[in-house]
Amino acid sequence: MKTPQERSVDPASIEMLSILGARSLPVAWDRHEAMQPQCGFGQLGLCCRICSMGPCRIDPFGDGPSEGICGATADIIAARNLARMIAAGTAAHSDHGRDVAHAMLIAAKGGDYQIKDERKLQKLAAEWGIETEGRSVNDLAKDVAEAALSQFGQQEGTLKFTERAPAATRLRWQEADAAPRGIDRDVVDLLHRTNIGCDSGFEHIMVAGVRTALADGWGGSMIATELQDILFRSPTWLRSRTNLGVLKANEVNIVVHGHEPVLSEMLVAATQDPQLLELAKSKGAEGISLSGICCTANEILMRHGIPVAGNFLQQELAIATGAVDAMVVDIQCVLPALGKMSGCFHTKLVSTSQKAAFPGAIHIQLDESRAMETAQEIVRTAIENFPNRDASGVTIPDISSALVAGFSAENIFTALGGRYRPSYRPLNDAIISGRLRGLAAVVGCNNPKHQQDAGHLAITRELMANDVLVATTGCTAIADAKAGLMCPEAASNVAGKGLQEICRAVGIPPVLHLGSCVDISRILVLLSNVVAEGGLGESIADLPAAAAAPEWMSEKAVAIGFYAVGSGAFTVLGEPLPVEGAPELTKYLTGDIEKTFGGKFAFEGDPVKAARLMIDHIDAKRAALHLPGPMYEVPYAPRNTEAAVSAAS
Ligand code: XCC
Ligand code: SF4
Repeated sequence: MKTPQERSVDPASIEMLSILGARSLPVAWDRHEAMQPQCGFGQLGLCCRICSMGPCRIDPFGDGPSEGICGATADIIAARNLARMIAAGTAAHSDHGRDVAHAMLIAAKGGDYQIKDERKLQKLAAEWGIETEGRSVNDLAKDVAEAALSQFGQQEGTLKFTERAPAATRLRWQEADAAPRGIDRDVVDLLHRTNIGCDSGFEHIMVAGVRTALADGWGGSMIATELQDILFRSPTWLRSRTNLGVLKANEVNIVVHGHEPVLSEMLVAATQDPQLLELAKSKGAEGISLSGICCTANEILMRHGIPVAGNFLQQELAIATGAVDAMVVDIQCVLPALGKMSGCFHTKLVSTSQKAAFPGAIHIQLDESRAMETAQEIVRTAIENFPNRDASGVTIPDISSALVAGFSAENIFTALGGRYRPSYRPLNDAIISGRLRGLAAVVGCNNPKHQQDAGHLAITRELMANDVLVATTGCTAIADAKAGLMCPEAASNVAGKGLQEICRAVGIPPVLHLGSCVDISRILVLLSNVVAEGGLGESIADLPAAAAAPEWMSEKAVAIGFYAVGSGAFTVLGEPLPVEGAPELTKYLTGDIEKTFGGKFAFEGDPVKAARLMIDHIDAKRAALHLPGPMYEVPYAPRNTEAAVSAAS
């Protein structure tokens, strides 16, 4: 069995894992060990269960079958399986977007939700060609919500948000016939073509996979982000704290976990309700403390500064502190194991989405038309449960870190140059001069195959030390924040000289928290804005930029990887895609796909090597743009740039 220190680099997780080990309470890491050895066919993508002539599996060593019963080769089987992961991931992000659009419609009718960012509503309406003159906020919100909903069933044309991409990037999509048409339509298309006896060209399947993934990044996810900003207000820079130490020994602890802010936004208000605070006091609690896990935590962090209790692998650990009176879950990344863990403590697991039931949970369905009542009922349930807490069994690690979050494509560089006007000029100039070597996005999950947070931190530290500015979201963002990298003060310890200068001038930390995983759409907008500002090429693929997901596990991450590559980003995965038993497909995804979309994948489990692959790519793009090398001496010096130029062109 691995020691707690081998399982995680996060001190609070290590402390909880030691306590759990002593009590023999199993968590995801233990179940991962019990699962060894994991199925090699599955890992390599060589198992097909698509029809009932199968299951079929291809022998990677060549002694057994090299085709399925239908004649599908390893490349076809792995491509179909992967495409179905893209479809599922896109469906998840996009259905979240759909729910937000629904909440906005309810807001427009004057329910519990209200439009909080009228300016952004006006801007989006104008972008979509909706008449704004002399119209009430709710009237306009209705039209915008309906226009957003129309993107799901759209049959012809391309998704509205793709127009935000640089023209050269859009042209690539058109030429490849990969421009996303309608969100639901493209998900269905991919499910259809991956049936038995349908699309059997692995490249052809992958191009369709990119189209569906683009319908996520430039469709469902972007709708989620934009409409959440309008409905719940756009993020602003703010301070908060993260890690299990944010749980309070003397207060009612409510932990939200999952993805949609539609309920958690209401919980933020309900936990401040004077009557409920009174009720909490009457039960002997000093207050009500709200915190979060995973992306729903990131949502209420970004807009309200609500503290984050932890990332994906900490959900069971939070309950095991014995201090959580209610864990409130909705959709995605919620382990079915939580019911069992809550059963060992007094914690009430509360499911709230009509889409997701969990064993051992009580269900309090979110009714959007009376959202506040639902939120109050949940808070009351948590308060009533507080007296059941066994105070002597509470073990909250006294560990938490300060952070600055709340960055968006609109608000990062407003302060640079002393003028309060959004402009990307200072950022572009910093890149062009070599003060910043380039940009990187590091995102994604935890995965018990990898030491928790270790990949996120090592890759991010290597990039920062080499003057690469890192944008992050999701569970990576929480990992970085826990390690203290998200304080502006952190720059002087971890960043190269050029990045330090930028951080000091703008007042930002060296790694920027852009929100939840649907907010990776903010990074797409940010990169498009950088291209539009000028001087760094014509398309996203031209930028000295790269992406990584060191510890990914979800199908959603596969969709994200494909829209990143499809948008032109070099994307390094710490855990390979399940394609390595399919030689031609692997070659395509890590090579030739770049000719079509400008981006490609690399698989690299060593995070420092992964960061250096990203930096090599950034240097090659700088060379292709005839930009100078880094302004200051950097620990990982540029490789042979002449070779880099020819590699990039
Ligand atoms: Fe889930 Fe979004 Fe992954 Fe974290 S990072 S484990 S998907 S919560 Ni998106
Ligand atoms: Fe086997 Fe082909 Fe059916 Fe897959 S689709 S299970 S490879 S026969």
